Amino acid sequence: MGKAPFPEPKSLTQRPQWRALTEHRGQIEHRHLRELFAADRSRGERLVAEAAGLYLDFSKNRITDETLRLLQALAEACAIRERIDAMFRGDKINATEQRAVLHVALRAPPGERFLVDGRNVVPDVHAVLDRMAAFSDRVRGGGWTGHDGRRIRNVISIGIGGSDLGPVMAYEALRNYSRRDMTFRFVSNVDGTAFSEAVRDLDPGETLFIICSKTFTTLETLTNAHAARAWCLRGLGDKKAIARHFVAVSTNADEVAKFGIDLENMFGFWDWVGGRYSMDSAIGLSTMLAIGADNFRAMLSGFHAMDEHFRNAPPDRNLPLLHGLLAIWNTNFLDAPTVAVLPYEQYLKRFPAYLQQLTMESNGKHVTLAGERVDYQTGPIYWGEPGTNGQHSFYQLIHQGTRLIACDFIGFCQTLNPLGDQHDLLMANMFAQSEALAFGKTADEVKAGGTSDELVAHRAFEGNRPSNTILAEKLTPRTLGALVAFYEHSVFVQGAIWNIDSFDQWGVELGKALAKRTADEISGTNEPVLGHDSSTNALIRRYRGLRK
Ligand code: G6Q
Repeated sequence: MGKAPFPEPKSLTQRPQWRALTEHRGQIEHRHLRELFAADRSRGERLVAEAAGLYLDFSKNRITDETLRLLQALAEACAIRERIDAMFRGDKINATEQRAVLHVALRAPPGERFLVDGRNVVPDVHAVLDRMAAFSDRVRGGGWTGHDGRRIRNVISIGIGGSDLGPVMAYEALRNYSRRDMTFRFVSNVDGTAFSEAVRDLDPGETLFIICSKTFTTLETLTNAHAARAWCLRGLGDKKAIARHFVAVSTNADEVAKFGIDLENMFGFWDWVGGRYSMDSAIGLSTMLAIGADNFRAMLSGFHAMDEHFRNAPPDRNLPLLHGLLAIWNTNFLDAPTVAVLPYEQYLKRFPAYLQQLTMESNGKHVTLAGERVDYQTGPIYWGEPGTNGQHSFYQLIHQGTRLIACDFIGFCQTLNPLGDQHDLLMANMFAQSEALAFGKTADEVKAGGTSDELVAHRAFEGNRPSNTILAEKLTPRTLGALVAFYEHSVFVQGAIWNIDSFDQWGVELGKALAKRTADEISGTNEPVLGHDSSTNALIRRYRGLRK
């Protein structure tokens, strides 16, 4: 491994800027959002920022102007500007894998330049995009047919992790813009149920499989891809059918060819695109097939608008920078262990799951870039569900539990499905929830409502629960692009402050290696000699005994 790209102090927590924040926490800890809002009537209009169609209201965080100043000072001390420049310059900031991190190049307009080892990759990006568009136009227009000449009506994307969560999320998010006469499904789990249920009611003659795998060696994806090939051959009875019913998205042409997919039908990407940062690369081919090339490009323009904002906006107006710094504040200084992602938009139902990978795989790290154990918390736990459903389940704990949970509310001013006054009701709920979390309900207020004395404590809400609200006009491909890029860069900021490698995933690699060995032990005909711990050995033996 090369040396860490940035000099690091002994520890982040030894920095004067960190210490200043620790001291400052003492002043904030006992202040209530009620008081902060009362002291500044314009707080809700002042502590906001706007870019690329997103309006970020961060006024309901437990912060003052001084908190923001101190956080910005920390960012500066952690060389945030230099780190942003290093990413956009194509430096190998993924230090443990010695790779550039250039997902921003995936959405760069044709005239721009992004260099990887001295080569401008933007023309390569557009060459793939053009091939994807041509292919997608053919499939959508009926020019690309199945083996027996019938139109493709079903698209099944097979991939896992970064090669699945983005495409599923984007398909669900942009369903309103998708071809309603085509069926789109996603298979990720190696559990045979996933594949069997996905194809149960489909005709192989009308089905196209997109095998998405950066490495093209991932156990789950390859297993499902083989199942798909067998299903297709069973239905169509001719090996030549594979060429019409299978395309691949990968960086590994050799493995794609070995699987039997014609390289003509392969769409490439590059090692400088991390899996969880790849939904806007060819990994998004299913998205393009669903919404069309123009809408896909509109999505890229939203990503790009946020990239430009992140790169150029001043720190105090910079949405991802502010959001990332607030995450540091909530995680490290207010000790909030988790972030609830609460989209008030049914189409964003898979967004929390997508964000879970983006944030937790990126910043779930315990050593610095130089490999030293951190002495502070890193990535918080992300989770969530669309509003208003969550309100009837876990919001109870956010309102009245003993832990501090930071929340991100996401909503849109216009609905894509007007139905009476339902959108107003939805949004009223979102605004009411963030208000209640921030301001709570005092015992006096509860009493004033006529509650009997013994119930006052139960019905009082402390409030002072921090939240961000992200509000946009309407869920469009462009807005979705901006929203994803916003979170990508927020994650980057957090990783930069924590001085960790946000772009590797050794924990995932471990899982891949472990399962292989165990799979061999499980499937062998002879009783294997098991060298695991006594629990794992017993579980494997029991499973072998009972499987059929
Ligand atoms: C993402 C991770 C991981 C990866 C999957 C699939 O950043 O690296 O989730 O995307 O393990 O890997 P392949 O695309 O190589 O099949």
